[in-house]
Amino acid sequence: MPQKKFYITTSIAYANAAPHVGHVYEEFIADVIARYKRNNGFDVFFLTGTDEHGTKISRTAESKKQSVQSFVDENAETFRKFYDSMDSSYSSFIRTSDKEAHWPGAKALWEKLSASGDIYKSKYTGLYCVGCEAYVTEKDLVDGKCPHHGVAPEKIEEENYFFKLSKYADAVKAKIESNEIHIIPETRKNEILSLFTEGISDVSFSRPEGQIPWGIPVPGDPSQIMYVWCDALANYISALGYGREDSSLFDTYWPADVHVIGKDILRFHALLWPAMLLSAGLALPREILVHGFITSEGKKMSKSIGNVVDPKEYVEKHGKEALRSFFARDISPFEDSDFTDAKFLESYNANLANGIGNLVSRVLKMTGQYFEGKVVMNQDVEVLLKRKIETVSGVEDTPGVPLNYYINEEILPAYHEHMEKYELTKATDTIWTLIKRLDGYITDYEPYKLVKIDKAKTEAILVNLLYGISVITNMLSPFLPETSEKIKSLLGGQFEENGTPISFSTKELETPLFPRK
Ligand code: ME8
Repeated sequence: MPQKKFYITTSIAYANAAPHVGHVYEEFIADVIARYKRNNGFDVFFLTGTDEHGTKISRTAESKKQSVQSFVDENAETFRKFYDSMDSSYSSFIRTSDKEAHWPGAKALWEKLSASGDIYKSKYTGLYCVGCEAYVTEKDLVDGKCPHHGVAPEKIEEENYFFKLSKYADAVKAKIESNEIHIIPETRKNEILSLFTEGISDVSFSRPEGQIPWGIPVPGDPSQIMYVWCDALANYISALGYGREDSSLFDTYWPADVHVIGKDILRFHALLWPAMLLSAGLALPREILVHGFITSEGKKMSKSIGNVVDPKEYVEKHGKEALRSFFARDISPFEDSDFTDAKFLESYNANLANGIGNLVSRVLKMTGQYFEGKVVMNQDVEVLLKRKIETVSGVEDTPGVPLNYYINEEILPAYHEHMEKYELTKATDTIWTLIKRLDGYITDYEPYKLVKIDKAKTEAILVNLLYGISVITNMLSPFLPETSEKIKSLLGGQFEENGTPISFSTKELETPLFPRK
């Protein structure tokens, strides 16, 4: 049977500074989902990249007295390197200033919209917020200023090309209502649906070359430059070879199975992008996963407040797995979440040092000490794995169910259900519930006492524990790929095809996986 494909994208970040924690979180979400899908046999294409055109970028470069190209080259490289250092498993990194990889697709898409009769020239008189790279109206403003950037928008009066967005409003609305474009979470779906009640106008899709020289010239009219969002949204197909000679990736992977974006760019992805695709006769994305914002000390991050969280500092100080673990355990994939140093350290100690790190260390130590690292699954052990074991004190077992039943019937189904719904923090709750259960198992059965009385039973208990840890490494692998691999190599587990353990040949830890902080 051919492998099922899965195409996942992040938004493309403006390459006008180093990545901030919001960018890194978005990359993390997409990476976790991509890894999970690969683990489940999907042929995954995971796209990320940088958005390198627009007024904001060209002005920032100018203020730094740098050529725009060298400015975006530097920043794009910083993004790519940081994503690599976080172990992002992206398949391709698209840059919108790339004339070979991106421009042909962006131009081909424009030509399709034009051929559908959806591009027309008209006069635009209105407001433009450079920070948002968006046309805004008076009602978007607070005290005459953009509420996001605190700056008054610029007045624009010019002859531009327009896209007939209004023509597609009803069609897009129907696709969202029916979940043909599934917007997750539901609150964001409702938010975008309420937008339609205000009425949808056409959108200016280009600007005169004299006003904004840095961008993609409009096909057939180089006196106009494409609006940055028209250019940027095209990345999702240009990166697959749309509009280029070899479009085999596009044929294989489009439509996107999920676009991962932040809440501030929902309108562009749930309204403008589907309308462009409908106009071009292309398939629509299946899902849009909208994450919230990361705040710092309860406030929006801002340089002037001085509360900007620098993800690089955290990786340098605590390691990439510590940052990934914090995202996985403490940042909601759907709501706004707060990032503070105290929360980070608390999470590190609870989940990593005292959680997975301590459990693995104890179990490896006992297996090394009592069995020189070698334990096997014999028939007795198998029976024990399937039923409750007597404790040292002779009590018939604590309430509960046998471990492998618990794992297969309770933990794993809950984990997969949450993963399929992108409920990442809930999915990791099931992992740490299992970690606690294994800690409790040690407390209940006291293998450190039992070993003096009944070695066979002690072996059974350790096989159970090692088996539990091996399940944890599988569940953890999308979130903490390096830790998962490290633990797997220490367990030296051999398994039957159905996952039943045959034996373990463990190594002891030389240093703690996660020293307490
Ligand atoms: O919007 N917390 O780029 P961008 C979480 N180039 N996510 C955040 C965040 C925060 N504090 N701040 C920003 C753009 N983000 C366009 C996208 S796609 C065709 C073009 C998220 O660099 C934001 O919501 O401003 C977005 O998803 C991503 O970072 C890039 O933001």
